[in-house]
Amino acid sequence: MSANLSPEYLKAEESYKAAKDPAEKLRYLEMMLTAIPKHKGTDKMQADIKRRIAKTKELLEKKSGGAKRYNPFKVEREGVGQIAIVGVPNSGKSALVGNLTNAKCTVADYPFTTTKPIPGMMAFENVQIQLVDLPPVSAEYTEPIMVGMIRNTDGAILVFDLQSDDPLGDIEVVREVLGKHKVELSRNPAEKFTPDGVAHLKTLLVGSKLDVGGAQENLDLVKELYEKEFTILGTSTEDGVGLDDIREKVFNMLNIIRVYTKTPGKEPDFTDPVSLKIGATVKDFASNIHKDFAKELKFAKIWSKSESKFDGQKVNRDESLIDGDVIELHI
Ligand SMILES: Nc1nc2c(ncn2[C@@H]2O[C@H](COP(=O)(O)OP(=O)(O)OP(=O)(O)O)[C@@H](O)[C@H]2O)c(=O)[nH]1
Ligand SMILES: [Mg+2]
Repeated sequence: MSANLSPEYLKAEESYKAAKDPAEKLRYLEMMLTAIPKHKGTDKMQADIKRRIAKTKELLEKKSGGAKRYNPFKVEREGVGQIAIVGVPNSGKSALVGNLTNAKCTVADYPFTTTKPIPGMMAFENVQIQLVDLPPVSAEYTEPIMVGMIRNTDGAILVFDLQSDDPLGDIEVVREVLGKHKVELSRNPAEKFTPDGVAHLKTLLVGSKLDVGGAQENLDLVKELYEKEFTILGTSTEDGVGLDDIREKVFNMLNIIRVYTKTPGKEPDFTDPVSLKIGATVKDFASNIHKDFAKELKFAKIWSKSESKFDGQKVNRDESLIDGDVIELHI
């Protein structure tokens, strides 16, 4: 019986043979196992792949001291928030991250180009936000361990291709596959984790390749159907349209305020904000500066950027802060 191997399998096998590092080898072996047609003719090959997966895992465990499983999807957090970039294969995720950040992402005109997470830092005004370019989400193959990483991020950008024949289908595939792994995407979930084990991720929908013919019509269609559920933007990495809008919307998604310290008689340094969650108080700000400050705080003075809320008034420790506030702590 002929094995009838698919192009996905052959590509994974080729990458496996070229891979040097065991973690990479493991990833490609897992891809091979998913992509191999499941019938009698491939039984021996399937068994072989499984054996190699077990051996490679053993090797990796030994390397990491055997204490914990090696996790290629662990990405150290940096900046004021971590955002996962999700989407079907070839949708333009890497091109987007490459244009918004300093990361060197491989962009290519074939699916499954990205095989491991690539973090990059995106500047918005005076803060840095981490975007993580990821391998694709697809009905055929989605890295389970990747979903574990996505669950713990602060939000997601769902990239969909405006050149696709079926952008709505592409969006739904991502929602469905992640949904099966207990990750729900929405505009503004009330809670991050619910008791049923579902992680609810704040998500921005971004239509890529806005420069191509027919893209605007596709974007209008997606907006018509999803406007109630998501904020939707169109962008093109070819001409840079929409990139600044993404920066701002992602920052807004994080629910962060930036507050600045001031010493009496001096001007504040607006290049170096303290980032706090919306709703933070003077006390939270003080503890962020130094753990003893909150205890020793006598009072604070606040200058607000907008609505002339405060203009140097004395406030107590429970006063809540807004984005742009300048604070002088008196201890
Ligand atoms: N015209 C146009 N092409 C784009 C744009 N963004 C990405 N592309 C092309 O789309 C293809 C796929 O881009 P990638 O960024 O590699 O897509 P990806 O989603 O990272 O793909 P995987 O890693 O395989 O999931 C490449 O040929 C890109 O050049 C865009 O804004 N305009
Ligand atoms: Mg990619």
